[in-house]
Amino acid sequence: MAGLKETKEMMVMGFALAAMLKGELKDGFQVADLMAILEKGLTPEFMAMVKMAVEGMGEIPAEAKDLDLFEGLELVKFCIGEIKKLAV
Ligand SMILES: [Ca+2]
Ligand SMILES: [Ca+2]
Repeated sequence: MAGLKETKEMMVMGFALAAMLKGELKDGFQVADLMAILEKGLTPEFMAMVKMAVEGMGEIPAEAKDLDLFEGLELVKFCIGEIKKLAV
């Protein structure tokens, strides 16, 4: 079983990025947003997350191919949770 680790790490990063963009762009785009996004993107926490997502990303197609029902449900649940957070 290939598992879900790499897929989930990539999704975690995707949602974090989306949350960051949403926070900066909800009042429209200003040049200052670019700086704020860069600043947040260059924090050790964010860089560590990016590193985790990128490492092993070659496994994602294998994980997707090997997805079983429970893993699929887990991913859906995870996405719903993240989208709810984004919608706040
Ligand atoms: Ca803005
Ligand atoms: Ca990874």
